Amino acid sequence: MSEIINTEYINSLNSSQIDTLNRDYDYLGEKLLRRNISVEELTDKASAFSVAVPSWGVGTGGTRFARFPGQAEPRNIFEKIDDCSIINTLVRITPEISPHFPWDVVDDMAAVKEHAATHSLNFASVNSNTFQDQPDQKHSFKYGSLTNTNEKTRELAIQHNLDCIEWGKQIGSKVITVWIGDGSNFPGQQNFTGALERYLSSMKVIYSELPDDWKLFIEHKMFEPAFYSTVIQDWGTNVLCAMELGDKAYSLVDLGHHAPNVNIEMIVARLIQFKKLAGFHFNDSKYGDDDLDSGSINPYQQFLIFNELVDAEFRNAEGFKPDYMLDQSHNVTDPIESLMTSAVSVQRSFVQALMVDRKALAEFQNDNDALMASQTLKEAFDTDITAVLQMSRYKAGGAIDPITCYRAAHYREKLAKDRPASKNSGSGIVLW
Ligand code: PSV
Ligand code: MN
Repeated sequence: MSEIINTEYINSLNSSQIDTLNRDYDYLGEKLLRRNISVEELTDKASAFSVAVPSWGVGTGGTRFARFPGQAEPRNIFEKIDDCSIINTLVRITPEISPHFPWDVVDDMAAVKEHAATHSLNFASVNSNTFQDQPDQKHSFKYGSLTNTNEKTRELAIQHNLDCIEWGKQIGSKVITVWIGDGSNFPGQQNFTGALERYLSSMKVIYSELPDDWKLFIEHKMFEPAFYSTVIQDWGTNVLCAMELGDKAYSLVDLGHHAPNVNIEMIVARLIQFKKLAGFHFNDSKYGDDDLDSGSINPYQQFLIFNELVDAEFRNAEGFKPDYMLDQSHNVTDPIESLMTSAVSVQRSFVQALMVDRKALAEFQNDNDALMASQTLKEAFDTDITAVLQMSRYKAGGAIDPITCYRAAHYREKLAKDRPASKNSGSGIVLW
């Protein structure tokens, strides 16, 4: 735990807020009881919830136009872990970090694992990167990686994924997520079928090297960096590939990677039904893959997704064990603040979904009572359960109000001297 933000410091701030929280919590408990909902049970479930933080998320992001670096940004995986530790210390629901390779590779990966362990943090999925060339790379990924027409380039991309699995083993990960930027900018540039065939044969090599207790997550994305077509463009192609590869392959849903207006919660339901839901990269968007803070634009959509997830949990849906993770780019906010707010927003959607009266909903659906079915969801969504989230954090030793607590500690200012600006941002994106 950080010297700046520790238990003593958090307790001192909590002590001035606990009386108000107790009153809010009791009042909410009383109101929920009228709906036969136990506030204590909700709090326990909120405490058991967790969502992983992406290592690249703690660095300030940027757009194609500019990046405006923040103060005291983390410069390497060790400092990223330190920032992730601040997040988890305050919100208590982010005990896992998802690293991106080769951005987070160091000679001694055991030291990375150890450093995380000193903060009581573990590693979630590892992410490969074949959407960028590395210095002195022999065969460029400019025209694709796992699907490149050049065999030597494909081999390089395959080898990088195998390296990621090796690095992942050293830090205790059990999942590799593969997202490729491969695609085309012009009609006719790429043979759709040929590219997908090459993708599958490359992925089959990676899959064959996957340890028995590992999973492979496929991440689709409709556009960017390719603007006319991408090889794994939507959940349809994604799940077809996952089915082709085998039982250890699953389809990942990044909320920003769909066509506008797509019914994402329905895609989630379908993937659950066919036991192929890997998990999520949570974020929010207005137009495309905006990577904005989770729940900041469309919290109702996030709730509806959790409605499907909680429904699957209640039904004990076979093979249902999704991984939750944030995947965002913070360009105008302090990444630590955005990640804390986002983690709590996702937790909020989960708790709201727990409050849906599923028996009543099933009856309204059966009776074709559209209005009341919709109201049943709205009733849960409209309930302010802030006190539940605050109490779950308080009971776990976290901050009742994480943002106020973080700001009052002046973390960045105190680190500024030790962390001078560096050329490469912690987000892994080089912009000059
Ligand atoms: C691609 O846009 C993506 O969502 C993938 O998950 C990448 O690995 C990540 O963003 C980081 O750039
Ligand atoms: Mn993603």
